[in-house]
Amino acid sequence: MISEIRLRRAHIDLVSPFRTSFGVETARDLLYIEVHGDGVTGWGECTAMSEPMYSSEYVDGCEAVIRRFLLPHVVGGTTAESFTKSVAGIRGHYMAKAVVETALLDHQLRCDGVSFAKFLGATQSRVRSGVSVGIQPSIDDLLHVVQKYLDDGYLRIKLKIEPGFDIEPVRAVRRTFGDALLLQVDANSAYHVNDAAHLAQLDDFNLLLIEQPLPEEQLAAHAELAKLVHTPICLDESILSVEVARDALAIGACSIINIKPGRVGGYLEAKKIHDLCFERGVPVWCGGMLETGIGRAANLALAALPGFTLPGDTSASARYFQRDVTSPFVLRDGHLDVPTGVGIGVDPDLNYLDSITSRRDVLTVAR
Ligand code: OSB
Ligand code: MG
Repeated sequence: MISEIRLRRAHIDLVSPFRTSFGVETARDLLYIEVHGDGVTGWGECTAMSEPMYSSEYVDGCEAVIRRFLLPHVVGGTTAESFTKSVAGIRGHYMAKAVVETALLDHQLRCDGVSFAKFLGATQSRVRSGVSVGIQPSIDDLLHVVQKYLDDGYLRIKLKIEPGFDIEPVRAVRRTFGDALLLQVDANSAYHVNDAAHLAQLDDFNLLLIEQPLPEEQLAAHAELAKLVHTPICLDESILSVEVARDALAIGACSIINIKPGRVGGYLEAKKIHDLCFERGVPVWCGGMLETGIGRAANLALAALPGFTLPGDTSASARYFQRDVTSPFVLRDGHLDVPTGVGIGVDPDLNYLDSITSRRDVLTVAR
């Protein structure tokens, strides 16, 4: 039974600034939900950024929605499944719902002695690791950063692009590191469908995919773009539910999907999207939101499902943080191990977590 929910806000610096077409992140503004009961703590990490630039959600907004609209749905006997059904009438706010659902799921799986990997249906014990490389001040800087990640052992490189930093950086990376490098790009919605001819220049570089070239709402424009560009289109921001995934595939808006549990309301919905894609032979991969070890552990369990046939953005702890809040995830042979312990399979270092915590709050749970 759940007796208490705690909300924790914390701050952790990134090892280097992460620049995308929507902004620069230098730190993570964190929100964790802890579900306490029967001597067990379940953990969830909110994936929202501090500002609504990647999507409409942002971390202070998530906290407000959680407090006012979501936690009233949690009572002593609430499960992840019953919570998600109960909040279905609340529109949007996927990242807010996801962190609560994940903490509930972690709590119940820990109580039941089951790992996330087992619960979700993972078939692999380790997953291939890619890395998302931010926009750099110059192509020279970019080549150095990519070289360093390849030295670390990353098996796939994703370059963030934007108008003015796209064709030439990709050309330089392909020329420098060769044809065998698994390479893809992510535009975070920075283009217009009228840029199709420009983006088609990327077809020369044998990319795995172009991620989210156009704004979130523009499924039909993505379908149009997909006819004008040969490189596969992958959607991230647009895919907010299994229903959107089905529609996007039906109209040819994408042929690959980046699954982020936070973006779709949690692991239960993420699994549904995986299952839909797996059934149809559509490749999926696990995206990231610069998570600390708490969020990363659960993502690795998801990434171990059989439909995750492309390396994800699930990178090692050291790519993000000087010191992670859990024991660090370490790259071995370009892979990360999937946690095998109960629930998410990792525990935060509470002394360290407390040292980066700015605020904690105990929220009551109705009987
Ligand atoms: O679009 O995939 C994205 C990070 C924050 C917000 C959006 C995105 C990203 C990344 C990095 O690309 C993924 C990661 O390493 O966690
Ligand atoms: Mg993306």
